[in-house]
Amino acid sequence: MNDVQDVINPATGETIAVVPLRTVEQTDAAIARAVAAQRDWAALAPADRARLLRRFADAVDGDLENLARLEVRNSGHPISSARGEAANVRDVLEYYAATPERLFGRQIPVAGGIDMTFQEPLGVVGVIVPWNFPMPIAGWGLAPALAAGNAVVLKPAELTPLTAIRLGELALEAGLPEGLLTVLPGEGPVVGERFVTHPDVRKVVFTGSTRVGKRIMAGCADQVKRVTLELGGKSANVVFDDADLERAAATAPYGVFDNAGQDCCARSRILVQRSVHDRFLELLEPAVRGVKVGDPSEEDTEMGPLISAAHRDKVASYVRGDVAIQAEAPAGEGFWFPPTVLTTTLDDPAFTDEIFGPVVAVVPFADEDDAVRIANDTSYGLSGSIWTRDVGRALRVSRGVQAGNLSVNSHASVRPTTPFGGFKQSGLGRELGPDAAEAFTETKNVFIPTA
Ligand code: TXE
Repeated sequence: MNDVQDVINPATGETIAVVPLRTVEQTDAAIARAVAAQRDWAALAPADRARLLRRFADAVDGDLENLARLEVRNSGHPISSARGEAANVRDVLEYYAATPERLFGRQIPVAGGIDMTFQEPLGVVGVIVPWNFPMPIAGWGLAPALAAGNAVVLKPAELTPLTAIRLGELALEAGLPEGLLTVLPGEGPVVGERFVTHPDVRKVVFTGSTRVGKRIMAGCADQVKRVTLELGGKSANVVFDDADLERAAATAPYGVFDNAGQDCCARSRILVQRSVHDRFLELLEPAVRGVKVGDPSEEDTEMGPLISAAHRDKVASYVRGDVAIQAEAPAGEGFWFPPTVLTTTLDDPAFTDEIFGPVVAVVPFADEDDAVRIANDTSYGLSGSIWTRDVGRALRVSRGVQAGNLSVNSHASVRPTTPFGGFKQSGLGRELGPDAAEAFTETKNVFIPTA
């Protein structure tokens, strides 16, 4: 166990901060404070909770540029993306600020009396955040959890704690009660594991690797603790021969190289109908070479570095033969890797494993059934895109692909207002959208006889 964590700028390799890591004892103390804070929070009038969440959203709004620049330095995200990520936290807080006054129960017709349901808060929720989107993923956990009347302890990833720490400060500046949201920078096996084992943490929300997600789910089973899991992906971008090929090719790099491919929704498998396969690759080449890779603080940069040297080595290990297109990346300091397109086979690890880097594998398919079969031939099921001009086909394939978030002629997967999550080993439960707040409650049924 380490006492402190050096925080590295992945674009330069420089240490930009040293952050103390929390111990199990400090985690326990934060959970105890959260238990007390939650009682008072749940007792507040719903309108007062809503107002405080709106103030928190306003505080984030007032700090957008600072948060974005912090993320550029800590995560290497291009500034234009980082601004969107900070705005996403604000938007999610605003969306769930409406929840305290709209967590409706039901009144159910029964014999002999009145039956009603209540959505009761769980208590303390532990949110474990990965390094790929430190701000939005923190927001997706904490906003609905707080809105539903819970307290939150939140552990950012070891590599990327800075924006989460700032969000914790903003919550206090906005007037959220002390102890209601505590950010605990720390190691997964120390602070994260404690969320799993501590009996006062009633739910764990985890985004990260499938390996750790399974471990967390198994650990939570011991106390039948609630979990929401958002794990990996190997999503398909399916291009049919009747698609607008120019647009499909022009947007494919965005679908996979956004955040340098360190995106659980990355469309990292491109399936192209055989009759247009070669034409698609011709169109893809200038789009891939056109991705602006470089200094993430520059306004027009589209792709920054990978998060660490170790991760770059992992990504590089997947690029063996069959490189169809490879663009440029800066040389020298920083953890750079160029946008890379492989033409490959269905059994290549580059086609089956989540690489989590700017590497995409292209394979041909014969017809609609073949496309759906290949798209589903994976243990993952998070997202996917379908390119076709045929509405019937778009719907058939959307229904056929076993994934939680599909887009037709688009790569958009995430909105504060719509449900997000995975089929199969990509996860359990849904974040965002109208129902996510209920996932932070228990339904209680109360019967009163009138006879
Ligand atoms: O993830 P980990 P890593 C995938 C992606 C990536 C790979 C490994 O393929 O290359 O996972 O990334 C905390 N108990 N995704 O190693 O270890 C950890 O501290 C409790 C996809 O960074 O799963 C961090 O806060 N918590 C993914 C968080 O879990 C533990 C995003 C994620 O770390 C823990 C990230 C434990 N025993 C990686 N061990 C996505 N779905 O977007 C670690 N942690």
